[in-house]
Amino acid sequence: MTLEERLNGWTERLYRKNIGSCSGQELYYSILNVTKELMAEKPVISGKKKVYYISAEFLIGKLLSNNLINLQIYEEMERILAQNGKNLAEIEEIEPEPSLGNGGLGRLAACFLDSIATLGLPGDGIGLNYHFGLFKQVFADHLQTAEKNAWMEQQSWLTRTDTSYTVMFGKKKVKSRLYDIDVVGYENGINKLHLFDIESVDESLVKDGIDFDKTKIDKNLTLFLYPDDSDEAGNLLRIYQQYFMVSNGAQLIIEELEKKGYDLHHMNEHAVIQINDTHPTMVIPELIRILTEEKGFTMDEAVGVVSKTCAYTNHTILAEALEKWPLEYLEKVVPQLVPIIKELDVRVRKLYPDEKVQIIDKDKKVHMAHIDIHYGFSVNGVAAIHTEILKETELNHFYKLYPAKFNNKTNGITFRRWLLSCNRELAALLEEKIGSGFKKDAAELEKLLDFQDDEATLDGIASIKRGKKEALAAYIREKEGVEINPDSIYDIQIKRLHEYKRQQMNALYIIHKYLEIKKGKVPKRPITFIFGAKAAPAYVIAQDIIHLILVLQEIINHDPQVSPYMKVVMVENYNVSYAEKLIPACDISEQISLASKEASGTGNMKFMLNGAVTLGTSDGANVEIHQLVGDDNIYIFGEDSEAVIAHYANQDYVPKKYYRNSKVIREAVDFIVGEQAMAVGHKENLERLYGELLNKDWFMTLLDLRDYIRVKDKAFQDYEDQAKWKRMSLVNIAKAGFFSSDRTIAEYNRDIWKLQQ
Ligand code: 26V
Repeated sequence: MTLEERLNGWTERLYRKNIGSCSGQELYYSILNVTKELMAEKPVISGKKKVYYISAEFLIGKLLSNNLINLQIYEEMERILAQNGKNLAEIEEIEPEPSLGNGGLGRLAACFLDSIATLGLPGDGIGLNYHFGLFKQVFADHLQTAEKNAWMEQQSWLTRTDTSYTVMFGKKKVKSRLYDIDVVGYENGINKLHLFDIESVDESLVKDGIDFDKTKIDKNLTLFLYPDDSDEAGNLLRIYQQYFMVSNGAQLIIEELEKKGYDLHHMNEHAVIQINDTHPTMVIPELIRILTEEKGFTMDEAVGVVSKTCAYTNHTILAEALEKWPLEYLEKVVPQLVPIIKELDVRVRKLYPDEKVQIIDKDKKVHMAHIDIHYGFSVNGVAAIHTEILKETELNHFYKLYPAKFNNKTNGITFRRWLLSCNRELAALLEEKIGSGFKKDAAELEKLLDFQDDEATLDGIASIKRGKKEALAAYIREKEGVEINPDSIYDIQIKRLHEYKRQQMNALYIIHKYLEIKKGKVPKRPITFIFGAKAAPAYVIAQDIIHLILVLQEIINHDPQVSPYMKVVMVENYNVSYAEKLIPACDISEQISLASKEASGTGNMKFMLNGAVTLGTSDGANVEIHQLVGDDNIYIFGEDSEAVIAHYANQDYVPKKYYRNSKVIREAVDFIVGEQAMAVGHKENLERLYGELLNKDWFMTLLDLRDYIRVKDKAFQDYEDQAKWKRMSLVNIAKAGFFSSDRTIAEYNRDIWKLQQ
């Protein structure tokens, strides 16, 4: 049967219509069904050993375009639709975006699943099926508000399975239901994303906003991703979620091993469990519990084999993000794990007296990462500098105990989504110039360097960028009601809102530029400053930073003296789909975290691959980008991680000193509580932010502000030398191959998983 016949079959079956008479929505559902059918016919990737990537987040984004690309039927589908007067790109827009992740960690998990399948490695994801996922962001009165984000529809990529397990919370029984999403590799077979849910979930528990009764576990367990954790009920719910995920995961893994007839005493020969940050850590004591209580293992045997099966990835050094659960919470939620965790702690204490490596500390808090490090066989960071900081400072005590466990796996991104799908035009141009080899071997992108003096190629890339900038302008006009100028420089910062990522420093630059223009110093070319960011609902200062940016947007875009030269847009509800439109249109990629704080970053890689130039600090993967492209093709500023770590150690950073010593800084900071801002914004928010910057500024905004202004101005100036800029853009694309998640996954496999292909 041809693809067209299949599609017609589905439109007839579902709607009694032919392709040409269907609405976009009807076509979306029909194509969804065709695609699922084709994936079901593909071979399931198999082998002697399989990786289970267990993660509280899988930020998969819309799946239609990617699945069509990986099945290699995108062009054919596009043609069939066009012949029937329909447009595939418009149909893709109709798909709702699942919001099963917060940011980088969840998106990384999604890129990894794509690469695992593409490399033909047996590997499934295990996570949770949150009904409302991460909240939907809505701006009102220059403030962020949160709404539930219903993404599941009657027909979707989820397939309900017959698998269901019993999960015990002490004596309380909850039944699970497994939903699967097929993950198709590029020109390869199928792996699965297993998402567990409860049958008894009650969506009507959520009324206005995102509040709900946190105590009714059997009704609320899978409603939201990471609900507000500012009170005890919220924390308990997170523990309920985590245990529900790992208990189901452990049961699934053991069932699969037993079905294949493997001896669980050798489970490490057939399974490896990659623990994505500490959220799934309880899988370790849970496996030990099952093996000892139900499979007749001695404690030594269980601890031994589980320790050879589990590997841990650390994604942050921020102390507040390293999970420590009060033992008393665990006693309430999962009393059956407490004796095991205590036993694991006793074993550590017998070997190592050092308090810093114990699992249960003197305040009776359980350090989840410590369980992973003692009872896993691998500990990895996500960029070279991050792994070094783990080894030398944050986890130094553990590194001394287990040097061989520590390894680095610099993050990567899937080029299927972040090039082939989001920038088809650029992918086509690359194919024309260097052939199609880069699609399977990203290192081949380097061939593009041969074209760095070739005007046709340079102009080709520039003209694709221009087209993407126009498309983004049209999209922003429609979605945000803001007019932006495609002739302007697009300077973009998109990522979760966090003080360490320093969106507030970007805002201070914008104030500085505004004041300059007011004084008559206009830039050579207009600049558009674009932000996208969600802030955790309970994170007050992050809300205040969003408020400031929205206030600046209001003031600047409505000032006739300034708006021809600069505009500010904070896009609402930034998500994966928005990123796919923003990234190809970007000129300058803002990666300005306080050095040492951003473990890796992955947006930085996506921008580079799409020909943007990085303006960043020596942090995370920026360091490796810098090494690859060289000094001439990146803008680096600010103090390095060693200097920053020393400031913390010596407690010598005093923001007021920087404020007092610099008129430029003073004017920018004072603007926050000046007449103009106060007239538009809220006194309470603006004053709080002002106070925070002057009196605390834990993430050292003012430390790097002057250097940031200097280097950013230089970048804007260099943009006027278009010949130079085009070459920089090309070099960035050519050097991006290293950041393919295929490379990252090949390294995980070589060093940690050791799956045979
Ligand atoms: C921690 C917490 C603690 C409070 C409740 C909510 C919550 C949610 C997530 C986390 C862990 C965040 C870790 C994380 O997302 N790290 C990011 O991982 C990316 C992929 O490795 C990396 O590129 C980013 O630099 C890093 O910030």
